[in-house]
Amino acid sequence: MTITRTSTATSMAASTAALQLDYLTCEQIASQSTSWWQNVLGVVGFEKLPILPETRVPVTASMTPTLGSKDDLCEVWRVAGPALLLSNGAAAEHSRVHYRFCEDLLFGSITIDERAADSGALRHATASAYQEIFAVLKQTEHRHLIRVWNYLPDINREADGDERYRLFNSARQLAFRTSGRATTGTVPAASALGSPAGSPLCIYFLAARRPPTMIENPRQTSAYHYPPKFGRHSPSFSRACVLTESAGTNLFVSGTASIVGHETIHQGDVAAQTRETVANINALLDEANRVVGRARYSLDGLKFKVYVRQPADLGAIEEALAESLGSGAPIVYLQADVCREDLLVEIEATGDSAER
Ligand code: 3EB
Repeated sequence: MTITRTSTATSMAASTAALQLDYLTCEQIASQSTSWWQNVLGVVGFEKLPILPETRVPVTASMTPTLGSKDDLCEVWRVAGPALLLSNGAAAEHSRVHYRFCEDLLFGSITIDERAADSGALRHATASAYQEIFAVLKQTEHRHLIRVWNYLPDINREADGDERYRLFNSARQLAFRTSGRATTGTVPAASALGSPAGSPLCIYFLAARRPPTMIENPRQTSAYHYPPKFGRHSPSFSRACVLTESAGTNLFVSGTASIVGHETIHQGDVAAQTRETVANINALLDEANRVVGRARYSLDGLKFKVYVRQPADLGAIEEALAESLGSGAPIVYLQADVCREDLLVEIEATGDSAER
């Protein structure tokens, strides 16, 4: 599984490939042209696996039900640029990872059914998922994970005396270490959410040939330095990262919640948790602007996914977000359990720099 790399193709793709994210309905996707499909890296359904007219593109689903009016939406990752060469979308050999890539960027997904709902099954599924992901990245030479989305059923349930999210964290951190990767500092931006009982473990990701710049939030302890009371092995993710050389979508904000330092604040108050989460995202934008220097990131250029623990809280969250995001912001609301029982809402964002 190789892609022809002439020096011309390499240099052109490196300087021009622009990543783009759109939230589209299955109907909108079905009406696209062949040339549009040529540039698709991957498609993610929210509520269920979308049925698409194109089979060369990896398709997955987070299984997190959509809230509010927008039904049937998908997250579509595309790249644009002249002389763009994409792989044919074949799955890797001896691997459950489906992926598609161009010179700079790779999208992939892996879905694993846990045989039994015990702790060993989740640990094993997580370990093999990451092992197979790292093998693909090595093979295609897209060494750098930039963004990972993790969805696991019953995330807050106890199994063998520990919470399943914590078992997942142990297995994820071990997988990073086993593959010779750092477990602090250069870990990818990420989200980890609970999907409905009976869903498979679903992980999808973006990787790049060149390293991104990691961003931490000055208002929060880095997740990889959380104290042991949040789990024996800390979560392996950065608060955000930027792809400095990429035109188009180049800022990836991890799932962000009402955590200051390492403690949850505003327990039981979903509106206050939402405002605190926006304050955290604003702090990340300021930090990204400081680190990158030239780029100017703001709330305006972002697309949001808002994970709501209790569907009844949707109205209060929408109201709180309207104060800071305005009414026209692209926001998808999804029902999902958040990885700390006292967190009622979590928000992730993706976007580009206003300055190009
Ligand atoms: C937090 O800030 C909330 O384990 O990959 C957010 C983003 C959270 C990613 C992960 C967890 C993860 O700790 C939870």
